[in-house]
Amino acid sequence: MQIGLIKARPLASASLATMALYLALCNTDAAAIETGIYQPPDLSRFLLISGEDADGDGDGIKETHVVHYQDVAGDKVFSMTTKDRVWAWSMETPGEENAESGWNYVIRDSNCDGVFDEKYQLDEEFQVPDCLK
Ligand SMILES: [Ca+2]
Repeated sequence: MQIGLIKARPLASASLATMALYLALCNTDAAAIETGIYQPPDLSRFLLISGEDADGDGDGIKETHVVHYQDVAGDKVFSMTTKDRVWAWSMETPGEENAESGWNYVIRDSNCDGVFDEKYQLDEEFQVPDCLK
């Protein structure tokens, strides 16, 4: 027996990152908020459509400015801004709500550090982050 000589091959950091990504992709809990680092949309192909004020935390005060954008293909994007800080982006490709690839999700900056670190499905609830209340 040479048990003491058996060593697991050390995982390179890239492999760990791949594994973390794989596990994130396999997490199919419908209500679970995914966390990671998500990129806001590139607005270069979008046109500004409209803006409105909305109540993002249910207190009756419309503290959130929502700006809607749309591109030629029909993709829709809107940003949510409170106290001059963009804290969420919603990205939707109409008609492809169930597609696994593509958009159809919301990303949120949960702690005002400029990184969009949470991802919600379009039908999930999300609110103004505590740091902007
Ligand atoms: Ca409110």
